[in-house]
Amino acid sequence: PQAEIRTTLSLLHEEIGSSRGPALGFVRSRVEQMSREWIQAGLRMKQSSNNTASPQMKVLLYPGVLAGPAGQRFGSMVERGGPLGELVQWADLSACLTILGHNLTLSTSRDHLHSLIGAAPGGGSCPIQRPLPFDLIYTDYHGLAHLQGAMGLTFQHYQCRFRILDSFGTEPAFNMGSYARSHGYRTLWGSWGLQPLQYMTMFPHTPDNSLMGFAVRQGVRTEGRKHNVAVVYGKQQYMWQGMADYIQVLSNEMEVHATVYQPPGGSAPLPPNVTNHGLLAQDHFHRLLHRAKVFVGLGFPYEGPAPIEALALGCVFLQPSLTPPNSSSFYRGKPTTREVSSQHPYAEHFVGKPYVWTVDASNLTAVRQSIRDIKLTQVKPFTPREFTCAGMLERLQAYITHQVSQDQYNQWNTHDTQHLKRPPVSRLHHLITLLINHIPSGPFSRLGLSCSAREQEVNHLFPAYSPWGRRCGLQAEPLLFSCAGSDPQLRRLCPCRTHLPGQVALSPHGL
Ligand code: U2F
Repeated sequence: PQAEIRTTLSLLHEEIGSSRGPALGFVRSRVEQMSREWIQAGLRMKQSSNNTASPQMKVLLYPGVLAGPAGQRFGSMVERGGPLGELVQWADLSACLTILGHNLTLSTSRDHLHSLIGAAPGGGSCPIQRPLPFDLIYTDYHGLAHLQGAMGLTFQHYQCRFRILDSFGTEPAFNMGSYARSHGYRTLWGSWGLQPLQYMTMFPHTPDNSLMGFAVRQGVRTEGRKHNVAVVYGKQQYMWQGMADYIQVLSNEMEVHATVYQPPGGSAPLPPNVTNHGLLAQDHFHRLLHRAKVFVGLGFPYEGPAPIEALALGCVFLQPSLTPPNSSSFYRGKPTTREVSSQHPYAEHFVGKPYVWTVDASNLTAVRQSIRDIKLTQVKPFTPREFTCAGMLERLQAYITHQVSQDQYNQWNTHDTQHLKRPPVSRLHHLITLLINHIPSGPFSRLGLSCSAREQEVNHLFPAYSPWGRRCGLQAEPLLFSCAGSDPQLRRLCPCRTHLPGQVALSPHGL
């Protein structure tokens, strides 16, 4: 059957209605709060001519982070200021796929996973492998290990059906196990050898991975309701360390509010003149942002969803720059070498002023001036299209349509890409990078670069040109085609790309 856009989330409410625990409680309440928004976006999509039909998929959602002992730890942190970004994505992904008309099963326990997809006990010690009853499985790094345990030999066979929610992304050098081991890119998380575009991120980083994103509420009118209120972005105490002077400057100019987790019976030691509400339920947190003029970053966490919500509620986002760009301990152990120039590089580079102000937090004069300027700046609620429900529906629809074409053709070729509207940039990027490597005369002469030596190497920084020895390097390993990573000695060869306005992940045309 074809996937028909639904204009109700009742099936999803049934699927998650009885789930227990704080983590799924957060997911359920977010889905409920945003259901009108999703339904309206679905209705508009149904009426629009851009709506391409795709077969209905049987989809398993398996947030491995919520299963087993790790799940209990994660769940207990939900109400203590722990990370919620991943849950925001699981909530929005489930709503989005339901509206797109697919059949969802949500599982958060290993036993349940096993009963859904595990090998059936066979005669003697030999289990019988069953065909996978799902067309697509969305999971995370924890879940991959659980899937491998449950699926046994079929894990390898079906791995093209996996999609990994991976907030900060996985670079190819970490993804390819043998390369990671021999070149020092081994981390706790990488080495699964999937196609890089199967990793789905919270924000767009490199086009190697795909943007999953999330969605924020739209259309909240805030004109005339903004007060001289700043809300500080920092649920946990550690985020406030070393920021006392910055907060002091802020509290000289504005009424300062915070939502820092307070242990029962205790209090969070915060700078003077800060009104702490404790960690708020999400709708209360949004109400606070609704009254506020500015949302103020402290430097941590990097790349969370809250600043995008604040912009949608009509706030300005003020955040510290990081000079020189760094990855600090925040990305330690994560499969990326990315360095960020501020707490929230997407907000800095894709949104910018007048909505986003990035300042050197140690320069208190600059901080004071920015706050004064912000007080005089009027902004309307703003959301980049890719973080609206409509934008997320459009993006996920494109990914799934391409998934189908991939199965049909069983390889990525130019033929199918040309015939599909709005292909995902990650897919085109992969294809073009492959093509660059296969231009018969070599890509370098096309660019007017003369090569004294040519080499084809398994090197995650290739294809690249080394100006000193005029050495031209092509990539020998398809899994390493990428534009991630850099080296001062090398000029990377990367395809240019265009994208739809406000939808970085989708290309306006085929090839
Ligand atoms: C990031 O996770 P966080 O949970 O720290 O991300 P935030 O941007 O702080 O916000 C996540 C959600 O928490 C909500 C808010 C956001 O949707 O509306 N919230 C709330 O309900 N009550 C409050 O008082 C304050 C915020 C990142 F997203 C993850 O990927 C990382 O793992 C994590 C690492 O620390 O940082």
